[in-house]
Amino acid sequence: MNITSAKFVRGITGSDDILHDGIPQIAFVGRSNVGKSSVINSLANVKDLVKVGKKPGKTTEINFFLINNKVYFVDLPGYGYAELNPVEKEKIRKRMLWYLMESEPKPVRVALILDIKSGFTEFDKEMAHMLRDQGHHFMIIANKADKLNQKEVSHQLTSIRDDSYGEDVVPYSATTGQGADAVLKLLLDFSQ
Ligand SMILES: Nc1nc2c(ncn2[C@@H]2O[C@H](COP(=O)(O)OP(=O)(O)OP(=O)(O)O)[C@@H](O)[C@H]2O)c(=O)[nH]1
Ligand SMILES: [Mg+2]
Repeated sequence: MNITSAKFVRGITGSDDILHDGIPQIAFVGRSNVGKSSVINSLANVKDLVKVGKKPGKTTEINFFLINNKVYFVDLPGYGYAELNPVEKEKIRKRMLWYLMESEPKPVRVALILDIKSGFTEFDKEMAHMLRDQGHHFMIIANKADKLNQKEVSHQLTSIRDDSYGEDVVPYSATTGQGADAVLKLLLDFSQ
């Protein structure tokens, strides 16, 4: 399915009517700076739909983007960046966990985004474990593939698959758009 329209609706920090408006939600999670916001921009093929950060910690709210008037892409704040102010970092982490663990209704799909070069860090392993525990239907986007050569990409994919609980892993580049078709197919082909 192609994306023909994409617009920012709003950012929330807790309970909000938008969660209950009946439009299915597809969430994007991952460590700070892995490129969650860039991946949404590239999937939607709109350059500045989502603000992208030079510094980690750019996304602090739970941002809702309406795609094809049909689903929300939900851009979550990142986790695991050690150098942010600890109070702010904890607040943002709790917000992200609240969305994934407590808010209802649950997203129909979750995309866990990794940096393909780093693979699964301890934080990412905890996240994958939690997603599985909570019964989320998730896939893994191995982003920034443009930074590696083909041999390195296949080596990294093998090691990422070892920790992925058998879920789909797609090599991706928000910079080149590589992998967009495969990701959209996996994320948007859900039945309600
Ligand atoms: N080379 C390359 N750089 C990328 C790619 N995706 C993102 N980046 C860069 O990585 C940095 C972080 O991107 P963001 O999209 O802001 O990352 P984020 O995960 O949303 O970060 P937070 O909102 O801070 O959690 C930016 O400088 C992007 O330009 C990619 O596929 N390839
Ligand atoms: Mg972001």
